[in-house]
Amino acid sequence: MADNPEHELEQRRRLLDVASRFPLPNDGGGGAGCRFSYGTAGFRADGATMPPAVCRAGILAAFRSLKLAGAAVGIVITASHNPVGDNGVKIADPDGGMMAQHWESFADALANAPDPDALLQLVLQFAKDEGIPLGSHHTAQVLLGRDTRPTGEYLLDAALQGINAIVGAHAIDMGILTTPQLHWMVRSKNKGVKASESAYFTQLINSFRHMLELVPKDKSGDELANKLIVDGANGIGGVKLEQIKAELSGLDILVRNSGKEGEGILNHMCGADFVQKERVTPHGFSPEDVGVRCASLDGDADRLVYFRVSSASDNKVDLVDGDKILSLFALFIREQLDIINDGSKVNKPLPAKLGIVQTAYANGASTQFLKDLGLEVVFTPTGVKYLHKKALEYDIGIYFEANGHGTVVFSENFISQLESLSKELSSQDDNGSAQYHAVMRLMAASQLINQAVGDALSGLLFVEAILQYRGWSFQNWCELYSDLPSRQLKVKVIDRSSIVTTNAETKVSQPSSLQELIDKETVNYSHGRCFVRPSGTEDVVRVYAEASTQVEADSLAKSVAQHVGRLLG
Ligand code: 16G
Ligand code: MG
Repeated sequence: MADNPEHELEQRRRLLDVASRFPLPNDGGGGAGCRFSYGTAGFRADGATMPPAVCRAGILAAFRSLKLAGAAVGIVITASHNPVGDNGVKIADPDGGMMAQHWESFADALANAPDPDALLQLVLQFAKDEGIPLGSHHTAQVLLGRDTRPTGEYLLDAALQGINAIVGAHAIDMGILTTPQLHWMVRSKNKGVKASESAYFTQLINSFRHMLELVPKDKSGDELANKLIVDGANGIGGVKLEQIKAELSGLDILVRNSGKEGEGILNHMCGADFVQKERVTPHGFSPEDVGVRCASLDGDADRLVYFRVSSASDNKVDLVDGDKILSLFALFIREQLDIINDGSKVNKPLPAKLGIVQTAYANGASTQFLKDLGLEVVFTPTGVKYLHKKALEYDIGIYFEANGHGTVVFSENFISQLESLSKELSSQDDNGSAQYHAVMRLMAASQLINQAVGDALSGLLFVEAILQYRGWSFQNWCELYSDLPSRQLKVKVIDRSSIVTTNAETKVSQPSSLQELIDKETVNYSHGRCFVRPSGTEDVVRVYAEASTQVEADSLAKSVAQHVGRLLG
C-alpha cells in the first residue's frame, strides 16, 4: 500500500493522533443520541458537537483527493437554512458536484468510528479496498470554505487538522464563502481556470452584462421593473451581493437581512426556507414594499425563491418558488433553441436534448405546465445530488426543487456546438441575426448560471436577465400557471427508516399497507396527490398532499399523517 514503510508508520501515527484529539462524545455526537449520518447533504448537528465529524470529513476529503490522483476536492462548513447554533459539513467532488454517493457509507463509518484504533483500521481497510496510495509520495488537495456561523472558524480548524492527518495532503482555506462559490472554485481549479472569488464575481458580472446587452431594445423596463429587494437571510449571500451590486448595471438592488451587525439572526424569521414554508414576509419587510419584486436566499445562498408582499393589510406574500423559477428558465431556453432552429438562414440545425428534472415536491401545476410545452420532465428523489446527476444526462438539463435549489447544466459537447455555430454565423456576417443573438444568449447563460451546483446569486441574475429580456413584470411571471393548493406535515415516529419509498419517493414500498391507505385517501380528492418520505435531515417523516382546494389539501395531508402515526408511531 505504501511506497515506504517509514511513511506508512508516519501515516498511522498521524491518524491515531488526530482521532485522539477529537474523541466522539459519549452519545455518539450526531445529536440526541444519534449516530452521524451523511444524509441528504452531509453531516449536520449542533455546532458545538460537530468537531469530531468535521475533522473526520477532513480526513475523508483528503482521502477522496488521493483516490482521484490529487484532483482538488472541496469542504463546505455550513448548516444552510438551519438555525444559527447548528453547523454542518459536506464534501464537493472534483467536478464541483456532491461527493459520489458510493463513498457515503464510508463517510458514515468514519464519522462514527468509536475510538482512534477503530478509525485507523477503517481507514487502512478502505485504502486497501479502494487501492488508495496511503502514506506514499502522492499528494492531495482540499479547498475549504465556510459560512458566517459563529462555530465556523473553530470547525474549520477541525477540518484542517483532519486534512493534515493525511500524508501528502494540502489544505487551502478559501475563506468565508457561499456554498456555491466553493463548489464553483473546486470545479474551476480542476479545469485549470482561476479559482478565486474575484474570478467568480467577474464571470457573474460579465455574463450578466452580456445577457442584458442581448435584450431586445423595445423591452427595456421602467424604474420599478429594475428594482429588486433581496432578503439575505442574515447569511453570507447578502454579504456577497452587497460586494458586487454596484457593478450590476441595469439592476437596482437593495439588500435586507444582509448579515450586518444588528440586522437580525441568521435564518431567523427570514430566508428562502422561511418564506417558502411560511408564505409570509420575512423580518425587515413591511407594507411599504407592496408590489416590489423581492427575492430571498437561504443562509449559505444555494436556495432562491422570489416573492411579493401581497397587500398592506397582512403579512402574506405571493410566492414564486423553485418550480416557477424552473419554468421561467425552461421557457427562455426553449425559446432560444427554437429561434436557433427555426431560422431559415441556419445552415444546419442544432439538435439539443433538453430535459427538466423535478422531485415529487414539485407542484403538480408546474409539471403540467412544462409537459404542455412539450418538454421532457423526469423525477428523482429529493436532494440536489440526485437531481444534478440526472440533469447531466441531457445537452441542457434544468433542475429545481420547489424549495429553490436548482440550476441549469450544459453539456460540453453542446457548448462547443454553440461556439462553432456562433463562429459560423459571424463569419457569414450574420452576427446581427436573431439566430446569432439566441446562440449568444445561451452562451452567456451557460457562463452566468453555476454549472457546479444551484447558486442563489447566479440564479437571481439569470432570473433578472430573463425578466428584462421578456419585458415581464412579477405579475406576468406569477401568471405562468396557478399552483395547486398543497400542505406539508411532519410526523414523529419511532424509526423513520422503517418507511421505504420507490418511484422517486412517490410510492411507499414498505410498509406495504401504508401505500394502500394513502391510495384510499387520495381517490376521495379531485386533483389529489399525496406521498410520504423519511426526511434526510430531520428525525421525522414528511407528508405532502395536493388537491384542488386548500381545505382538501389540508384534510388529505392530515388523514395520511394520522395513518403514518398509527402504523409507526
Ligand atoms: C437538503 C438538500 C435539499 C433537500 C433537503 C431535503 C442539498 C444541498 N440540500 O437541504 O436538496 O431538498 O435537504 O430535506 O442537497 P429533508 O430530507 O429533510 O426533507
Ligand atoms: Mg442551503
